[in-house]
Amino acid sequence: MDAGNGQLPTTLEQVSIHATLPTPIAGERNVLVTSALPYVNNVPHLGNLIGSVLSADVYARYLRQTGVNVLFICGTDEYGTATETKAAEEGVTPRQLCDKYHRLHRDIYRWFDLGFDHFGRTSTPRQTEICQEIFWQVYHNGYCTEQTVAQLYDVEAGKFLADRYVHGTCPRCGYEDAQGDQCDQCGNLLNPTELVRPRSALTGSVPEVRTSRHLFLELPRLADALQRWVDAAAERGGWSDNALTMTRSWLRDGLKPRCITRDLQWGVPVPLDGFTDKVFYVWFDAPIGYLSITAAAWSDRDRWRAWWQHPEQVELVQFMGKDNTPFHTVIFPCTLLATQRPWTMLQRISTTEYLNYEGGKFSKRRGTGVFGDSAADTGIPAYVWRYYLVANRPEQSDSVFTWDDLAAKNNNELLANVGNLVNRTVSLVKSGFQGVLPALTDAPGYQARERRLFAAVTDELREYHRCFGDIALKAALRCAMAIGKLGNQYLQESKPWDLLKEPASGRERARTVLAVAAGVVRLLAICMEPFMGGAFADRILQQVGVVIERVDDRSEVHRIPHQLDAALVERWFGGARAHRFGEPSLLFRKMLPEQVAQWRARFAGDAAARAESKPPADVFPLDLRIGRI
Ligand code: MET
Repeated sequence: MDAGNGQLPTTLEQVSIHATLPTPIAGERNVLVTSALPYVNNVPHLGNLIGSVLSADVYARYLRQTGVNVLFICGTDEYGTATETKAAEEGVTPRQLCDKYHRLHRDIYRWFDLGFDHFGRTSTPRQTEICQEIFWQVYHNGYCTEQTVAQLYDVEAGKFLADRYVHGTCPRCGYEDAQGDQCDQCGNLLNPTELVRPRSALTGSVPEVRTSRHLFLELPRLADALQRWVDAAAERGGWSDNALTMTRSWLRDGLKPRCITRDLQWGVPVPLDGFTDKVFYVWFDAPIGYLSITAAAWSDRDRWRAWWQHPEQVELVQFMGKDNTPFHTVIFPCTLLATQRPWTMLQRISTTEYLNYEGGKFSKRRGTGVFGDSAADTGIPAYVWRYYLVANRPEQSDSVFTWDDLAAKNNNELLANVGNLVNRTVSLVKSGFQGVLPALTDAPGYQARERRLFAAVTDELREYHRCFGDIALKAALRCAMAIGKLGNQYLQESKPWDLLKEPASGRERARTVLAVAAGVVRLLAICMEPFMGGAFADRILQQVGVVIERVDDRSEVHRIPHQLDAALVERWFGGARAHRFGEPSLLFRKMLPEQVAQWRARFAGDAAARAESKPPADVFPLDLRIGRI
């Protein structure tokens, strides 16, 4: 097995979406957005996607589209016991396992059009370097202590056993295959040394109790500093109630010293004499991954510090599943406080609850639910998945994925609202004006109907920006959809299809109506872009004849305005010149009940049902553009 010391060069290219990565700019709003770093050894499912990476992407895109200087960082969390075990199961080294799964994550996220500025990984030399740098600061400031710990040791394998590698009889209920940390039958939490007739899951031999020296982070001594930091954060109001409540309950219950080392090989080596055969515990090094992944994005060795060591200039906004909260609001902040250096620390946190699957849980083992690598095979475009997941984001409580709901949202919301507005507008320009909105001889006459539309759309836009200000992503999506609805109502009332049949003055009016409708379409495309991804927005923009130069999401074309008015419509589709539109192309296809039934059977996790169900017909013969990572 590879020594696992993190010193091997990484073999995969790490890609960025921008030719030059942004650095903080004095006097501007600089926001560092992170998504929790997914464990490398799992294939992410839809719940994992909305749990952090997709939510963070939506927010980062929104910020870029409003002109904020953003750096969006993510990558795979690669160290620890789980990786070692999985590698052993697959008969490969941890390095090989990580390479394989890192690529898999990267490809899945690329398919979902996730626009990270940099998607990296934790098993790199930079991680070792920065993790050890932080450790030495903590250590020299006196926040590390040593303790002796009793652990089970597998003599045959020559290693200490992590809790879940010890199996045995449950001392509470007598179940014979209980794991060292928990009994699957009675659910009681266990200590591995409590198991009756313990055996090693690695070799089946009976483990011995041996002692080992470990390093502990002295959280109790950091409690006051943490309390002050939490109070300041609460006052600024950037934390959700549940994050604050969870953090306060940790503080109230009293912080305890936490072991930060492990007897493993696959991790960041502990550099302290007497401990050099150990690695850091994965949750000690994982949050440092945000820093080292940022560092790996530049060849310049210290550029990352401009983001991570400038709290006065940078806002840090972090997205994660709720179970990750204490690591980001208690333990990692304590590590940083212990260094006594000025770090850019968590300013706003957005956590999610769980997404369940058809009344149960996602399970790779049972094959239940849609996992990232099979979402593409359904033929359903990434932007439909994105829409569905944001619309069902488990913000206040758990939510459930169901195929019926997906079909309803696709058919009644996306197709009936967005698809209908775009398609009617572009098709009418094609049929009525051969695809070119002609130049007008007179100034366009905006009537009360247009003024009402502008006012109503502007109200929704205001609310949309307010919701994003609160990171209320679901509510912001509803505002965008409301804009689509207003556009459809406007077309319905203005009836450009009738006006086109009238003589000259009718056609002039139809031209104005279609320019206004195209204005709503263009606005809708860029307001939906954070949720649906850049590839989706481009498909719409092309249809209304906007030339896309997607150098960067910050470009003017994607900038989300604060109001829709006559001046904006004039600027976009004004009458002083002609505008050539692109070809209409369908964005959404209706999902039929028989397809829904096939998908449900295919992902039910029951082998028989899956074998019987043929893959659904090719309902989305669309050009599924690959996004960026
Ligand atoms: N790997 C962790 C998880 O997937 C998150 C780590 S964030 C530093 O829960």
